[in-house]
Amino acid sequence: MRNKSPVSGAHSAMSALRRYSLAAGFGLFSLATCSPFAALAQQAQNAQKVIVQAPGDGFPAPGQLGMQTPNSPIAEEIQFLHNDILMPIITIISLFVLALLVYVVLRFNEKTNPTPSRTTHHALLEVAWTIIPVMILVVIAIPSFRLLTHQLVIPQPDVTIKVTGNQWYWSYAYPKDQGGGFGFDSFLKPEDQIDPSKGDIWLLSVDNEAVVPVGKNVLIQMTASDVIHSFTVPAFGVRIDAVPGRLNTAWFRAEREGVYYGQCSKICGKDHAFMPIAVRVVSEQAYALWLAQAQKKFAQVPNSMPAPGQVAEALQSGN
Ligand SMILES: [Cu+2]
Repeated sequence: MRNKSPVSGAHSAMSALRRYSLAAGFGLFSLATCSPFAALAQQAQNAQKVIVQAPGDGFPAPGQLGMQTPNSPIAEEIQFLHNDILMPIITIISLFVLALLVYVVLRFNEKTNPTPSRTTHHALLEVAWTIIPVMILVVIAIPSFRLLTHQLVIPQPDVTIKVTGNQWYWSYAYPKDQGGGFGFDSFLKPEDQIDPSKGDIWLLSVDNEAVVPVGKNVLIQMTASDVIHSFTVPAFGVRIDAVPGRLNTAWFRAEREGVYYGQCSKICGKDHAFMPIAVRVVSEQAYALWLAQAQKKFAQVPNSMPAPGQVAEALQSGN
């Protein structure tokens, strides 16, 4: 069982949990050195494997500024573009404009400058204030278009998941030829079923989480059954509209295990705020295990998953 800390637990709870898992680890280690207990200890250790995600990693921290910790190459690239390119540029421009304004107000008001200049043209200045912004835009365009290319040119997928937005929940379908052949609905967990000791987070936890293997390219086929929704998981750098009658695609490759949350990001009706997304990233073995269990659990639910071959063809022909 993998757990994560409650969102409201803040740092004290986090460090308590860390201390606890460290202590449990030492206890199990000393048990494991005792041969009759070795297998038992190993089992217990597997069962107790706790992945502690700091607030801001997978879900927002209270009062957080800035973006969630990235957990995909695309999310990293998005944050690089935002934090290292756009923020410095916009900060410098804002300060420069502010300085110019202050200078103009102080230097060229009626009192300090009673006879204003009658200049109407300054060729060099006009060329400069055209060329310099163009150059700034070109500097921004290079990493921006590179990021767009990485987002839109989808690499060979290892796992395909069809996601459907509904009023007001998500449906996930796993294709048969990848060990799936089932689909299920994912609803907000009611408040009275929230158990923070299991890592539940009110308004983010769901009854059925989507599960994906770590380090694999996951292709998301996105559509909607009623109105437009938007599938958004900040840590994966994924935000794609779910449009009825249209198949949109996005991809991500989660680099760390854990549970990563998102929310519908297109106003879609009265319960728009209550259709969260929860994606559990697990090891390849745990994923195979989950597939086998889910196959039984969701056996009755029909789904209309297209074969991946069809999808690849459609992607290549640009439809
Ligand atoms: Cu929605």
